[in-house]
Formats: sequence, C-alpha cells, structure tokens
Amino acid sequence: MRKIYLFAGSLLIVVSCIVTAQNPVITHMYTADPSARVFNDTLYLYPSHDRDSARWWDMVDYHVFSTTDMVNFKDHGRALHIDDISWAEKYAWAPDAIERYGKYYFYFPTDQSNIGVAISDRPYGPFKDPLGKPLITKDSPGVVNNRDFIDPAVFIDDNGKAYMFVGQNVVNAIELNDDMISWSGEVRIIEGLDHFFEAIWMHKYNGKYYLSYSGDGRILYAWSDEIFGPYEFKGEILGPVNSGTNHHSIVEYKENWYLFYHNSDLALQKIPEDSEERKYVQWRRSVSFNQLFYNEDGTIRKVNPTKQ
Ligand code: FUB
Repeated sequence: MRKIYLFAGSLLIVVSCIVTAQNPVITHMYTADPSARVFNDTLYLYPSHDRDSARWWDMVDYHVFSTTDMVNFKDHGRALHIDDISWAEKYAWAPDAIERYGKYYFYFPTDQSNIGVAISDRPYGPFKDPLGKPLITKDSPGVVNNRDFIDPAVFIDDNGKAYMFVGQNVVNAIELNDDMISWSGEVRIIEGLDHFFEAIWMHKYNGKYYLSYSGDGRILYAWSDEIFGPYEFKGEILGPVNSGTNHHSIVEYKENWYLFYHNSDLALQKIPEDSEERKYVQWRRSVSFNQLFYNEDGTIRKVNPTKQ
C-alpha cells in the first residue's frame, strides 16, 4: 500500500511540474512581428506594439519581453518611443535586435522608409539613438525599393560578419560594420525568394542559410550555401493567419527550435462578436509560438499553430 501512495505522490509532483504555455503568450497588450533572440540563456522577444484601440498600423513604441521557461514572458516595459527619435515621425513597425561585444543593438523601421538603430547596455533597453539619423533609407545609394522600406532582420555569421536584410517586395542585403551602427560595401539584392512580400528572417542550420519570409499570406522559406544566394525556394512553414499580415521569426533555445508568429486570436477573444470594433482586429495582433522541426534533409516541417 505504501508503494502505491509513493507512486501516486511522485506522479502528482511530475504532473504539477508540466506547465504549458498558452497561445498567445502575451495577453496584457497587443504585440506583433515577433523577433526572438537568445542572449545569455534567456530568450528575448522584440515585437511591435499594436495599440489597444488601433485601426491601422500606427504603432508608436516598443516593449521587450523575456522568458527562461517558454511559459512566463516578462514585460520589461517600454524600450523605445518614436518621440525619442528626432528624425522619425510615425509607424514604429517590425524591429529586430542583436548583441555584439556586450552591447545590444535595436533596429527599427519608421515612416515606411527608414531604418534606425538604437543602443543599450541591456537587452531590454532603454535604447538610445546614437546617430541622430537613420542607418539606411529607401534613398540610400544602391537600395532597390518599390514599396515600403521596412522589416530589418540582422544576422551575425560564424565568421563574425554582420548583415542586415531589409525591404518589402525586394530584399536588400548590406554588410554592417563592426560598430553595428554603420555599413559598407554594395547593397546586394537577394534572388530566389519566390512570392516574397515582407518580414524577412535569416537563420542558419547545419551550415545552410535559411531566409524565411511572408508571401501570399503565408510564411515561406528558401535556402542557400552562400549568404547572398542565389536562394532555392523550399516551401511553406506556416499557413495564412487570421490577422492578414503574417510575420515570424525562427530561433533555437535550449536545444529546441521555435517559430514565433502573430495572429488576432486575442483580439477575437476580447472584443465581443457584436461590437463594431471587431472589424479592426487585423491591427490588434498577438504573439504566439510553436515548436519547429526539421526533416533529416534539413527541410522544415510545416507548423500547425496550436492554442498551447
Ligand atoms: O506591423 C507592421 C507591419 O505589418 C510589419 O512591418 C509587417 O511585416 C507586417 O507584419
């Protein structure tokens, strides 16, 4: 009898230790365009911040979140406000961040035209603009832009070289200098990203470069052995979501790979069905994530979004 009690007791302890994250993972505010990064064994989320009453993508500030258990995401508060950027007027859209030599660099688009950079000693800011001007704009020499110049994604390769990929309809790629707040060389245009629209993201897996992005309302990807390509289109990672825009990031944390993305599930839960406000849910997005798996040959399995 005593053995049975002991077994039941242990089972209870194990069961009570299994806690799963609920999607969406941030529920006290709307968040979109999640760039997930791992610094010092902590996963940080750098999303955009959709306003509670948004009726368009008129975002004005950024919050940074962190987790060490993939269940509880801590809000570190406002990391940057567009009013603190002298040259920017509006539209604090999808950002990204990276660490180099102990400093944290936050890259953000504004005015559908410019990419800024801001620095902090801490991964969650507050971030300060060191340049007093954009790092790169739609009018910089060599940039090809036929729509919005948005959605910067940064990447530091194994050899220490740093890059930024950016743009809508066309992916421009530049090499960042060691200081991470200037760049040099030519702007390269990335080929082979079939159906590319926006939300470019770079990651490396088993020595291959993967560029994933939003296209036709889905998250698609292509790969290459060379950072500037040409890339070979490989397929779909995530199907269309209920927020219209689809935006993601891919990150490895504690030996698992994850796909972060956004949808309008939270707004649909919060806003009553008979409310006029419901027609604005595409501008009130929230971040979710699911585990991501590779096949033996390195291709990525399609992700099935879940509530947990
Ligand atoms: O959040 C504003 C814009 O919507 C982003 O920059 C795009 O990627 C899309 O998600």
